[in-house]
Amino acid sequence: MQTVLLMGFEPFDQDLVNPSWEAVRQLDGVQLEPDVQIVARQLPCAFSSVGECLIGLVEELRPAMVIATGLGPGRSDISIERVAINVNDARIPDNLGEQPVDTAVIADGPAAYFTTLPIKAMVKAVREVGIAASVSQTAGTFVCNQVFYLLQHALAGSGVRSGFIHVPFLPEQVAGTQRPSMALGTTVAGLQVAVLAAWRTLADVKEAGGQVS
Ligand code: PCA
Repeated sequence: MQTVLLMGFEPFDQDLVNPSWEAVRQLDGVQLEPDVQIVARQLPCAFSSVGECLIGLVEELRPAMVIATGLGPGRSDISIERVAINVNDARIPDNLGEQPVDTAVIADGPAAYFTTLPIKAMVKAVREVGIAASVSQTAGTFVCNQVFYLLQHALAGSGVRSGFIHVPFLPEQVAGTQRPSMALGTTVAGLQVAVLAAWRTLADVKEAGGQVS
């Protein structure tokens, strides 16, 4: 049996739930293929402890593919991240009260790592089941970007493909505001399709979809 490690975050800021964890926990144990199983785990929203947790999970589970997910406040769709940058710049404190500003994730590390997931194929597959998805060109500069960078750094050259997906708020988190959201069932279905497409697609498809600015 091979393992796909799928991670979501604990709640942060003012929120009592994090849709990334609520969604991935529903996919724990799901059989992607006869010999491939999703294992879902939660990550702490803390700059100082999340890296150790991430590496611990990779060492314990020896996954064949790793995808981390997080809430992207303001995102309106399943956002497949292209690139992690070597910058921490927190607008708000994390769950341990830390707020790094303009520091490196890894001192002297490369400026950025690209995802090793087939992002265009994943977007295409999610859209094909009628769920909104797009490639995102930035995972921000908070804990999610840090985890994404550490993940790509840890697995660089290993042959284990990895990446990051941001998901929108749940409708109940933004009721009474104009902020976009996605129903939990839709997020779960979108993530499952994205993960399956990532598993099955070794060479990404070529499809226009970038941004002018
Ligand atoms: N989203 C935050 C951190 C945890 C989460 O779910 C982010 O985008 O950095």
